[in-house]
Amino acid sequence: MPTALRICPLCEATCGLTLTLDGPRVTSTRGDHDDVFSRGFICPKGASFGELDADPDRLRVPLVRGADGTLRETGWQEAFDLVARRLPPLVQRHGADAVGVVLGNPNVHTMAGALYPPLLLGALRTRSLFTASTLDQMPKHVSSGLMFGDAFAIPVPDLDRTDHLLLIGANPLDSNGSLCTAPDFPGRLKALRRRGGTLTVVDPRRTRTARLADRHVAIRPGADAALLAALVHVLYEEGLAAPGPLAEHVEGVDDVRRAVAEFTPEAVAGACDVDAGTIRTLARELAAAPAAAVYGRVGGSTVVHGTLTNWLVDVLNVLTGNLDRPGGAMFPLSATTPAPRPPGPGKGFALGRWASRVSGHPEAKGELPMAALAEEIETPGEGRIRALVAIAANPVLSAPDGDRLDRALGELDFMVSVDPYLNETSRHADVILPPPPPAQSAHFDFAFNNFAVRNQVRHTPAPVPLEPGRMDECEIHARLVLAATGLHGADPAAVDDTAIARTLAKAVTEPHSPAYGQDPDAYAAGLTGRTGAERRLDLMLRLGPYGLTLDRLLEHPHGIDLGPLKPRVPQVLRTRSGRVELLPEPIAADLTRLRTALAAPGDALVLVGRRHLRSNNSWMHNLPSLNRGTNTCTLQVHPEDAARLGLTDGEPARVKAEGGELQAPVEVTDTVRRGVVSLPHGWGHDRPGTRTAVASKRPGVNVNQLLDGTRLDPLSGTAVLNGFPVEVSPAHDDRL
Ligand SMILES: Nc1nc2c(c(=O)[nH]1)N[C@H]1C(S)=C(S)[C@@H](COP(=O)(O)OP(=O)(O)OC[C@H]3O[C@@H](n4cnc5c(=O)[nH]c(N)nc54)[C@H](O)[C@@H]3O)O[C@H]1N2
Ligand SMILES: Nc1nc2c(c(=O)[nH]1)N[C@H]1C(S)=C(S)[C@@H](COP(=O)(O)OP(=O)(O)OC[C@H]3O[C@@H](n4cnc5c(=O)[nH]c(N)nc54)[C@H](O)[C@@H]3O)O[C@H]1N2
Ligand code: SF4
Ligand SMILES: [Mo]
Repeated sequence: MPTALRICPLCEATCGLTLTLDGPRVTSTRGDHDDVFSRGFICPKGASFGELDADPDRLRVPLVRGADGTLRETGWQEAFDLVARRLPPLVQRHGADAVGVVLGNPNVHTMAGALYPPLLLGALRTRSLFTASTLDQMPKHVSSGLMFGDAFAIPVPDLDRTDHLLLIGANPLDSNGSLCTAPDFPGRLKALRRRGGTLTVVDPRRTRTARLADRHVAIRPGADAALLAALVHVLYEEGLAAPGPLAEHVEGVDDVRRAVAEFTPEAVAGACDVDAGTIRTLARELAAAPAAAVYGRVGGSTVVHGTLTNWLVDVLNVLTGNLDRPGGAMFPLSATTPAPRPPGPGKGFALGRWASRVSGHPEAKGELPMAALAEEIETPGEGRIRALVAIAANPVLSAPDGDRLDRALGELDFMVSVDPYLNETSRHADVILPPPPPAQSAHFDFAFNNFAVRNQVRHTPAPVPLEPGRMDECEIHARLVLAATGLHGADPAAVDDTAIARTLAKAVTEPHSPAYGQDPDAYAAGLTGRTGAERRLDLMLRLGPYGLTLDRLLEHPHGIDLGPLKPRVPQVLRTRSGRVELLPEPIAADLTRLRTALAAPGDALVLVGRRHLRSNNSWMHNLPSLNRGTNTCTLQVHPEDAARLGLTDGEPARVKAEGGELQAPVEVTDTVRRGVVSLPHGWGHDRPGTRTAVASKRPGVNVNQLLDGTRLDPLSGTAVLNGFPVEVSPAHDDRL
């Protein structure tokens, strides 16, 4: 049987897969042992690649809404004709901001999602942009933007060389890692322990990752900022704050000392439910390790003090001398990053350059909070969103208050979804443009190579040719750009040519660019690649720091190893000062909120999420091999809370919060700490009009229905999805 290579698009680990093919069909999938980065690792989700590829519910052709209001199958021409007829007039009549763009998570897992949305946004000129980032990592972008001057300068733990890892609110044994691309994350953590290093996990649940750790701190949800501020306090108090050689590139070290003065271990112990002695030990261990890294993810991000937590993670890395040193927290350098310019002051990072229309939420990185999407559609007035382009996004399940968003989407004048499924969100679209199955798509990780624990580069061409009637997702995006902006019918290659011309026009004027001083047209003519997307990849590789080309990459089907991470300060810095700004002004101001919170710690029952190894947010419950066994939508409750609340294992509980209420079966387990219940997200597949037969049979409930969209981390606009108060009672008990 023939085999072909395909990088896995199903999580951030980016494992190389070997597919066995029977014609266009993927009959089995295993890890690629020769992959320079993943070396044969695969997880159950990757192993389901063939099943996902062949899912009979995947849309094969576009759907459009007819005059009778129902969706019917159609051809590509008719689908784009409809977009061209409906969208540009709406912009003309109501202005650019009347078109909302929603970008979901899989955009960072496709070549199309990396290359085209920026062009769509540039052409539409709308400020109504909402992405999964404000349900996820926006606090990290904001803290990096403020500290390093670049929202994408995100340090990752140097996993293979560190001696000590302090992991906050992340469960890589199930998630396989995030903002830290590391195929076989579990194996790398075990290797850390084998070489004598230590792992500390801070998580209100005793996760599989916590079970692997030397120390598990079962913190009260939402209190990490206070805990980390106290660690910083101890570093100063005990003379352990020592940025080392980095010191000459850091400003604000004394300001931070003053800013955390009140956050003594004793002052925060109650709020965190972590005793002061443990807090001092954590700080001392961090400072004493030859090389250590602090790393925080979703549980430190989608929380009430998300930006502060993410800032404190890197403050700790700086103050312990671990930022930018081997074994510490380092900045990767990907093959498609433009070749580094010389160090020096940059433009810095501005926050709140505009605000959302209804609630006045400040923009962050050009985005408005996903939690505010519904009100921006519902609320009349100038700038109201009347049309939506949703690409690889399912906010009805992934964002707060899906019922409200569901109703709001129904009020739109026009909606387009680029999505392989007819699901909770795309069912509202007037046009659904389905990308081909992943075996028919080429792959390159434009995003995740920037967060990889080793510099490396890999590209897999499409293992299987496009079936007749399919359109490559890059071409779908290019045609969408044309149709949405009045250029319908033009050659989609023009979209790529324009992007190439723009990039080159700039590059040839920059002395540090490999294209400096060259003729842009001649340079463009020398690019290789069969498609516009490939030519753009070739260009980015050529303009990158390693002098690569697409041809070189194709000669190395298992990838090219570019070596361990290297120090990048000061070159990586883009702040106005050209230095690391340790206490940016917006952060200093937000610390006041943390001090206030500390003064009034709540003891309400709170809810946190969880991810199962066999899940992927809202969209992989349609595979029989994943939607089974322990992958269930249960409410986990600690035995003592269960007894106190009268809850019985296996019986339904009623969960109530500010956004609504739901019922879920109780799972009594001491893996959650007291005072905390846990319900996973991405479930709730019981809405009518979808086409996901397997998921609909075992729908689960939508945890985000408990939220009303008003709880946000104010600096980043990120929804508080973890650590919000709930009331829980037996479902048969109607007192609540
Ligand atoms: N309560 C709670 N809510 C959460 C979270 C949580 O931890 N707790 N996590 C949040 C996080 S971290 C994230 S990232 C968001 C994710 O939020 P979303 O991005 O809205 O959700 P996904 O479930 O990833 O859905 C992505 C959509 O992309 C489609 N899709 C899949 N593959 C492709 C493809 O190749 N091309 C295209 N065009 N479409 C594709 C799927 O069918 C699906 O409709 O959810 C957030 N919501
Ligand atoms: N199998 C699987 N893998 C995935 C996904 C998936 O849905 N399923 N989704 C992908 C996506 S989009 C992302 S963003 C990544 C996320 O990757 P991770 O961040 O590793 O994923 P989570 O499992 O959400 O881990 C968050 C942890 O934070 C804990 N937590 C909750 N609240 C708090 C708190 O206040 N403080 C602390 N310290 N901890 C808290 C939770 O108990 C949970 O264990 O995973 C990716 N990989
Ligand atoms: S760990 Fe992630 S990238 Fe690797 S096989 Fe599993 S889902 Fe795919
Ligand atoms: Mo995410």
